[in-house]
Amino acid sequence: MESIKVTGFRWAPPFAQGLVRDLRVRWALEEAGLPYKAEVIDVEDRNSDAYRAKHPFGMVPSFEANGRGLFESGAIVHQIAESSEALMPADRDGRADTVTWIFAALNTVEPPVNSLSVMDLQHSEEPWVKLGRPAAVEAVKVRLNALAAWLEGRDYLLGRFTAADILMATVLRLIRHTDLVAGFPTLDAYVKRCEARPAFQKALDEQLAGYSRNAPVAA
Ligand SMILES: N[C@@H](CCC(=O)N[C@@H](CS)C(=O)NCC(=O)O)C(=O)O
Repeated sequence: MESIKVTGFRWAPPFAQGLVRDLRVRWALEEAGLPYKAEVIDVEDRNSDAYRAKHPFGMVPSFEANGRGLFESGAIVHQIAESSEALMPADRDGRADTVTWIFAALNTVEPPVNSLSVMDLQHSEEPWVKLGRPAAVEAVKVRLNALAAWLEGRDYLLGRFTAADILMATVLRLIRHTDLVAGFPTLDAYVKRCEARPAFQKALDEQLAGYSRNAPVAA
């Protein structure tokens, strides 16, 4: 792949910095050793016709490689993994297992984790959150418990690092403001192991550096 562009937001409020999903794509590209250009949009630009042509739902990330666009962090990370053994084994079974765990991260673990994250970070004062939060926490714990059991004795989801770990670790980071992950020592160690990877650190530093450069000037 050449001429790669990743689109994220020009700036994000502190609670969201380090969680915005272009981080997943940046991390995958760093692991694969593929250079890219970060492009940014203002939050208001989400609804422009030009941006909706790149992302039908007006979200980030969007992605372009050699003039071909993609959206959805999972699809983009998978596409990058297709061209890099650093992210997905070459053999058929290893590829199938990687895709399975990509879906598990995004389809089974992310929904309850994201619900809780949205409740706490964006709506914490609303009555429906006070009512629904205990059940949302329980729903997260059910998934974390099963994930911790799977990861027992494994450094990564498939034993070795793959694209699925990028998605799973970034999903778990969505509730970094709680002690839920820390309550499972296996998961806590897993997330820390993923975050200690130089490619993650570089991706995070670059996302955060962009937000610092573009921080709104106080009136
Ligand atoms: N399923 C999408 C979710 C993308 C997403 O939630 N993006 C957020 C930033 S992390 C966003 O653009 N939010 C703005 C909005 O919802 O309008 C993916 O994984 O790419």
